[in-house]
Amino acid sequence: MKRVLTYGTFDLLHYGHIQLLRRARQLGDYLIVALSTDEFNGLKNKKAYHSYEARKAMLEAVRYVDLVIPEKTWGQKLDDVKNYHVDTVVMGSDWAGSDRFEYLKGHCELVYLDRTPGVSTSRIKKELDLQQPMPGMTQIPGE
Ligand code: C2G
Repeated sequence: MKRVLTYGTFDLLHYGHIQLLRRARQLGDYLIVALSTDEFNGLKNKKAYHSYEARKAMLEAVRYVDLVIPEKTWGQKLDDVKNYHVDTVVMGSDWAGSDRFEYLKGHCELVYLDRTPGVSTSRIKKELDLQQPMPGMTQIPGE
């Protein structure tokens, strides 16, 4: 069984994320997503719209995803590869050549897939101007 691992925030899950997950899953038989916790997003200077719990629930509903684990630190990747017996780490091409991933070569296969053009979480936020929560809206559990 070939095990694939990818990392990300996956906020406001969109077509680009799904395309990444679909292609990553096609590289093996089992796909693990290490999902950035809200605290780790702080280290990435990202504030996700959805909480970790909501983002995890959405990813677990995606047919290509077999397991979601928390991404808490930049440095956990080698342990993840070993602990989950990962054969291939996959990331979008915006990470190609990054020191955050290149050191994994020699421990597992490393694959960068082209990003899906025209869509991103930050673009969605900007275009929908999601600056303020709308008053009176019911909150998503864990938000
Ligand atoms: N992605 C993509 N096409 C897009 C948008 C995103 O292929 N249009 C990919 C990214 O390249 C990444 C994955 O989808 O591989 C998740 O994107 P983000 O949630 O933005 O991930 P990021 O914040 O880059 O987190 O330790 C690594 C980080 O946790 C990666």
